[in-house]
Amino acid sequence: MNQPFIVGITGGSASGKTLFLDQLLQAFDPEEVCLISQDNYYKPKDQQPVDEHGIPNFDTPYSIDFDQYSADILKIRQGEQVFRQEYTFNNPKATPKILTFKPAPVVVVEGIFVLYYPELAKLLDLKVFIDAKDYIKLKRRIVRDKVERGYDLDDVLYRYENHVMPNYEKYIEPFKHDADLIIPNNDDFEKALELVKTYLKSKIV
Ligand code: UZR
Ligand code: MG
Repeated sequence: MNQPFIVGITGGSASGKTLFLDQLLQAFDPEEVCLISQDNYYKPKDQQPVDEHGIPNFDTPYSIDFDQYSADILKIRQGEQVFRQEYTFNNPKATPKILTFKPAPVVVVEGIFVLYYPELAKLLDLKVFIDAKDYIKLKRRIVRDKVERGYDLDDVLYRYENHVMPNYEKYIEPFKHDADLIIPNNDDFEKALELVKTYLKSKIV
């Protein structure tokens, strides 16, 4: 197999990365694309850095098992299959699935730090940054953290102000200028989605 075309998709938390990818992937057959999300590489809670109040901070690059993440991406790039236990965030009742990542002509690497890690950034053939205004991201995050991740409002606001925003400014936003494409997503991303779809289709021969 030829080397895959590797796309990196990043942006701040709740900028719309997952939604963009869900819609993008619908345009491809499952064997054409492999999505390997950074979310499945969070270190366990007891290995997370803690802030000055003893609260785990999931928003630093040290929160991710980067060695395993990059090793798995390299494996897929070499045509090998990867198995990984799903990360279920804050849901104690969820039984994590074992995910299978299969090599494909297009590999999508998604997460808040994919441009931050230089070893990873240099593997990317296309870098996409999904960009939304801070108040819009906060609004989306409040809704999502309640519905999908089961956090209460005080918790969401504390972490947004103390972890998410400062680390966005430090580890995510500065890399926006390394992206090939910045997609604004304050309302919708329809046209940009079409462009990326067409471009990636052209990479599948
Ligand atoms: P996205 N995160 C959690 O909320 N719980 C966890 O167990 C692990 C991570 C959050 C993380 C980050 N931070 O802001 C977000 N916090 O997931 C990144 N607090 O995911 O890009 O989908 O928003
Ligand atoms: Mg996401």
